[in-house]
Amino acid sequence: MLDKFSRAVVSADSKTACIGGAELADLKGFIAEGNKRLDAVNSVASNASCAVSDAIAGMICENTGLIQAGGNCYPNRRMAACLRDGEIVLRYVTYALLAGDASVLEDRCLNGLKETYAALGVPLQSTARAVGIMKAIAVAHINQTNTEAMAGARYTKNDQPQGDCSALTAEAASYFDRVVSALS
Ligand SMILES: CCC1=C(C)/C(=C/C2=NC(=C\c3[nH]c(/C=C4\NC(=O)[C@H](C)[C@H]4CC)c(C)c3CCC(=O)O)/C(CCC(=O)O)=C2C)NC1=O
Repeated sequence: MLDKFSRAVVSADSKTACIGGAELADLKGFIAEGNKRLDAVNSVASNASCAVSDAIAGMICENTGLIQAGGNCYPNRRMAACLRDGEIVLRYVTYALLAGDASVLEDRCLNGLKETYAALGVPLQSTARAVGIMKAIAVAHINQTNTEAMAGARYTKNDQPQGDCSALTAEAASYFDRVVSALS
């Protein structure tokens, strides 16, 4: 598992090079924006259970066959496994966002997941839909576009990241996209 710093070391070492000005400038930016990153991670992590339940519920609303006999969220044992998997994915996305590197997500969560799902008959498109909803929720929390109108009674105001969060939003979105591409 790598983070922004160990990634810079591994990449310099593979070229037998010293850490240079460009890498240091990049790491400087990472440090300077560090508090914003922590706020972003917190805004996603502290809304995780709401995001997961909303995403899985949305996925099922759009495809109620999932909870009927023969559907992969039926019976409750599978529903529970699906909710748990949603939580796992979101948890690893927050780790990646904290580290500034996708390797923890790739190595510990996505590696072999497509094969596991194929073996169990877990539908990949439905999973991608749930991940897409979690992405929309995470993005809204990071760039502060979550609204009471969208969240209803579950709306909470967090310590949200201040300032321009477009880079962090795009980075978080890219981790969700990695999940979807690993499953397609
Ligand atoms: C730490 C990394 C990690 C991951 C990622 C992980 C995933 C994972 N999900 C599983 C099952 C499962 N995953 C789902 C998920 C779903 N079914 C649907 O219809 C939806 C589309 C979707 C939820 C979004 C279901 C229903 C099962 C149980 C399938 C079965 O037993 O028939 C299994 C098989 C073993 C088990 O049931 O626990 C694994 C290994 N486990 C891990 O340790």
